Amino acid sequence: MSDDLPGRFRASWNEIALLGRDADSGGYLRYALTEPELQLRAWFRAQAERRGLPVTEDGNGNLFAHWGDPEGTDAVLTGSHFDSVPHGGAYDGPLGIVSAFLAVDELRAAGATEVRPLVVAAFVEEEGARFGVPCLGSRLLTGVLPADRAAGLRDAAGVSFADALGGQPAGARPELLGRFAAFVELHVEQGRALVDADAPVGVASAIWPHGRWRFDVVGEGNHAGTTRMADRRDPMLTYAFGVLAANKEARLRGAHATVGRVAVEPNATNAIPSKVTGWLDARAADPETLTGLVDAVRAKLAERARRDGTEVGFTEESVTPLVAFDDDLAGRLAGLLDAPVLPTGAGHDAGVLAAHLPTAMLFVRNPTGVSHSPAEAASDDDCAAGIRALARVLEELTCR
Ligand code: HGY
Ligand code: MN
Ligand code: MN
Repeated sequence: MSDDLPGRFRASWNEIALLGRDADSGGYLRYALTEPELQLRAWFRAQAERRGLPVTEDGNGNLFAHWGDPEGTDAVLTGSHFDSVPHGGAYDGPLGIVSAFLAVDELRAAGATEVRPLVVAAFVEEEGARFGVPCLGSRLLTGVLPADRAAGLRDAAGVSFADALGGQPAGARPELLGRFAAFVELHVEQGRALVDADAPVGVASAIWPHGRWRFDVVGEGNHAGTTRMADRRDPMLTYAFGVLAANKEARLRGAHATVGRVAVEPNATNAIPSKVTGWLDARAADPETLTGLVDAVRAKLAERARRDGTEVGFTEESVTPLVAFDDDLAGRLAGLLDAPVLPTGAGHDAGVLAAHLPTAMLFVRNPTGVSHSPAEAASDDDCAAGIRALARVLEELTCR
């Protein structure tokens, strides 16, 4: 059925393109289990129904559409996530789900009948943009995150994950996980390696170890106009120094450090803050470099706090260890697709599942290389190339 696959991709893509899109920024506000994402989940169910694929849920907010017996074992899992970062791009996540449904169409059109069950997944809260822990759905499914910790996570409005989900998450589902023999996630590339390689599709070799740490700086709130500079205990100073230190320590190590989120109390123009909270996102090619980076930032913050008369709390919120994808599988797929193999600094549900079953990732070229931004892009032709590649891989994995 590959004729005009770019056109069929575009038609499917246009069905969701406006869901959660912010007209001003052109970015997406698709927070887990909020209205836009619920509409995307309804679209998922409609796509599955249109193809006669029964849909199941795992009690953690993850959806599964089954080609074959939902209780069938030795299944091949594919899919990704719908949720976005604030004003994120269109492709990060949804591309893997739209492509999975169209890859099923490609296999059926080529006459494939499912030899092994094929399952399309939509994982909840991959970005952690609402409840603060990334890959929440896949961490729950695999038992990496206990259900009670997930249940109590709260969004900015104080809504708990359990309330948003409509009940206590089920937590680990080993009997469900055990039915999957492999997982393949297709994702837009979040970088320019495929542009530089002049390749529409690539295969992932590894995910950098990475994590997020919250640092709370407490000082003394006071009047901006009447408080002498020498008398201040200003947490914004300590915070600012921490941001600069993170940038410097990352550059010194060839690592990545970002402070993209800050909360200030009372956040008034004419008041010295009483408290400033920042979130450090740190990533490095190896665990030792990551640990060294985070320890250095923590130490620099403590040193500066002593000088500013402030107090600093430093809390790990989530850490993902180095993910080395299954070498044989990655090599086999790279050979099958004649595609380059590349590491990534971006986290994915595939990074969580890789510890539990043979897992691979396919990347689709992003001409801007930009992600977590409205500037994220992919051409319809490259998306079609990704669908063909995914169909080829799924055919290879599902047909003995
Ligand atoms: O943050 C990440 O690396 C991923 O896009 N969630
Ligand atoms: Mn992302
Ligand atoms: Mn993603």
